[in-house]
Amino acid sequence: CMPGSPRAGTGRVVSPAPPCPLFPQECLNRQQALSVVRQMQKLLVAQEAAHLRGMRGLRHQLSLLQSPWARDPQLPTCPQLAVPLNGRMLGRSLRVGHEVHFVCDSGFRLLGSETRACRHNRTWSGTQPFCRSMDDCSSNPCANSGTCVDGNQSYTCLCPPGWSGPNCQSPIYSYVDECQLYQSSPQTRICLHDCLNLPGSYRCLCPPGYLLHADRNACEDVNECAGKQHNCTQGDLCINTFGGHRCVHPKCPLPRHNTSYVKTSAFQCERNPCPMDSRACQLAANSISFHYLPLQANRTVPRVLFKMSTTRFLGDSLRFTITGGRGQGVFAVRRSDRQTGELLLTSPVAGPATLEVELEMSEFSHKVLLGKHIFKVTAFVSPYVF
Ligand SMILES: [Ca+2]
Ligand SMILES: [Ca+2]
Repeated sequence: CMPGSPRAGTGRVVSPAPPCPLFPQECLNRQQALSVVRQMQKLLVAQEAAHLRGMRGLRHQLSLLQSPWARDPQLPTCPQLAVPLNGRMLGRSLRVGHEVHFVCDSGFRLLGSETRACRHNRTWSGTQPFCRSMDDCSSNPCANSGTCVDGNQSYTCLCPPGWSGPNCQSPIYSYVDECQLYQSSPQTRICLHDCLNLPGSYRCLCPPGYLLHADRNACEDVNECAGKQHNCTQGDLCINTFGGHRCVHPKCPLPRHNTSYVKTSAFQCERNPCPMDSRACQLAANSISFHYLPLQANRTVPRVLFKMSTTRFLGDSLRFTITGGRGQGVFAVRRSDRQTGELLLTSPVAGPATLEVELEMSEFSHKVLLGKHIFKVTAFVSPYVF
């Protein structure tokens, strides 16, 4: 349709040219038509280029898949991976270019790489994953009987009195029970007798009859006799013992078989002169002395408790014997030198106990008895080892 073409209905013969559009502005001139064609051509070229690029990409992918690696069963692989405890590994291929995935069992959370790829240098990307329990208290992280409260990827320890810190691992000094910590073992014992825990400290306690020593952990016996803290009646003698005291009243034997004694000191009786014809009197002891020995319990043995000797040694030999008393069995007597004998403790004694033993020292001259001395020994054993 060219400009100037006859319009339909003008009465002229219709040429083979197509009828002009009704509106002359819709008719492209030659210039415009060429421009449209050129644009179409450009579009097609661009389309073709894109298509070719796509094809090249596909071909490259295909060639990768058909590469010797893909076809060779002896492909390079990465090392075997550990399956996390309480989890699984998805994907079994360890070949280069492949990936494996990790999942955890329910109740567990994955820590580490969820996916790991086998790289060309035959190492795995990422880090070894672990499955950690979602219950953050499952590892019992609270020490010293702390109560664990599970949180969101965290936990809180509720500490018992005396402990603090995230895991109740730090003692709060003021609550430390030194007695419980140290007193139970003989190696770490802090008090000689008993221990009382106090906030921020402790105190050693002593049984009745003892006072706490200045060093604050030992117990010292109170000397009730020296301090007039005794209840002994007039005429009694006060004997201080470990942990207490005793009131004693040494008595001379009553007159018997023409033999009588007289008290020559608080702890000594002497025989009165014998009638000329009384052999019983002459065989009786010339003197009787009283000895009171305070002792701690469980003393190590053998232990010399007491020494005996005579001040007026007239004969040529002395003989020492145990003649009686309930303490027999834990005592022994021996001569220590020509004029002296010893009383020995031969087994440890658990207190409290009162042990009595009677010893005789006989003096001889040419095997003839010159005289006898009796020692009445009483040992007061404390209930304690101090
Ligand atoms: Ca304390
Ligand atoms: Ca005492």
